[in-house]
Amino acid sequence: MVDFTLHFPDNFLWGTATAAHQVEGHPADSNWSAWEGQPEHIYQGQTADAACDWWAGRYDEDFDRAAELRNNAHRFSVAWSRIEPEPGHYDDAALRQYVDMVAALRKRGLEPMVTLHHFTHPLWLEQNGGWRNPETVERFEQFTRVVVDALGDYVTLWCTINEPMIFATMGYLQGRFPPGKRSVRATTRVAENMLRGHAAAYYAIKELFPQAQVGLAKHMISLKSRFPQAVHEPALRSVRQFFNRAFVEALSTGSLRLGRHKVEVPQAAGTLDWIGLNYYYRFDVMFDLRRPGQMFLHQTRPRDGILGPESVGEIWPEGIFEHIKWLCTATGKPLYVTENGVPDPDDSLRPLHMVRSLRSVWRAIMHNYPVRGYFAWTLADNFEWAEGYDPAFNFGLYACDPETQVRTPRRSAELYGEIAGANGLTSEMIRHYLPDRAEELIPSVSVQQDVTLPQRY
Ligand code: IFM
Repeated sequence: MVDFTLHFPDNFLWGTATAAHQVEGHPADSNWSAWEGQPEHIYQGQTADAACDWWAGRYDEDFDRAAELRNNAHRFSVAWSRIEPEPGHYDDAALRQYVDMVAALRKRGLEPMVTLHHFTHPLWLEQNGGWRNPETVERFEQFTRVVVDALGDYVTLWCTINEPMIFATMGYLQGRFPPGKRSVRATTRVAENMLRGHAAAYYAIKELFPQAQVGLAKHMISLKSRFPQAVHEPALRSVRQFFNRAFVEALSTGSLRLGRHKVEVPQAAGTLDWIGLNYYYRFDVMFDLRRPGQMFLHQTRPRDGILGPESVGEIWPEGIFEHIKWLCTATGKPLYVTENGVPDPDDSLRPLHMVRSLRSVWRAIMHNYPVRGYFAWTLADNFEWAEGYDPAFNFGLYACDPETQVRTPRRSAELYGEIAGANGLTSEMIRHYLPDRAEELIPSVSVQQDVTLPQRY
């Protein structure tokens, strides 16, 4: 039997990722808290009031868990709605709590990565047009200055905006996130203002802390066109350009090309120190004008992937490689996998997903793509936006019951801890955690040493 270790580079960051609204509980008035109060928006009418109870102090025990997993990093976000509950009024107590949180991470040897906007913002901002309003760009810059001023001594890695194209399309094209609109025009305007917001935040952070490393987290989807390709391929190219590529290209070129919407944002060019990749799903693309809000996306019929929950795509871990390759090439910057995971309440898929994903990340590193870290989504089950606490969307390495607040480690938590502790993935781990899949996952070559996996992996 072959033994191997897929080694990761020295100083590689191993972490989990979370977001304020999904874990904190007891939220301040925001676009999301208002949205949750209305019927039909969230699974079983649930709210983020409980979540993982971090705001009442439970972050402390969860940071212990992250440290027990031998992680050396953690990505979390701050809630703009707590920090600036009224325009121009900043809440010192909220800022102090975030300072306590980054200090608590540092104390445990966890490098913080702080996201400034992860889908939520104050209700007053939303009532003023949210990201459709160009004034939000300056407001975001001011908010960024306040946060960075308070936390900058503890934080080097800043993520300005999480998944701008998910925020824009889910809220303004598909209507599944607040404010529930279905307008291409609003979608492109929001994306454009987020690009301006990112650029403004980038310069503000660098002015305050020139050594800071600033990036953003880009959600990428894998795409496959249905037969006949001649019909569906043009649709695939337009989805890929609109959703995956346009925003990222604008960070190099300063030109944003979203379908027919073309705008120059020259100040956005060169505003990245690193790029973040959030990767989950693969979709079929089918040219079908009857459902324009779907962006031609359909649930795929898995061949080499895993069937995801009904409303999402197929889970195809190996897709992470193509996105690393494209993002590193398009930006010329190092990359963090800022989110990657699988919804899987009984943990029957997660160990396999983790091994297949990390094997592909390692392969990208072997191809000299500068991947600097990996953040699993997520530490403990939390409030999954429109899906609320629906068990079908449990992404946690730990199960978490929002009512009792009891956490239970899943087996994949143990596996992730072993990988992070070893800074590598070994054939022994695969045999131990995935005995039934070992044959297929461990290449049978007759050398008793570290091996490079064949190209097809
Ligand atoms: O929970 C979300 C997160 O907030 C953004 N990226 C995708 C995750 C899983 O759906």
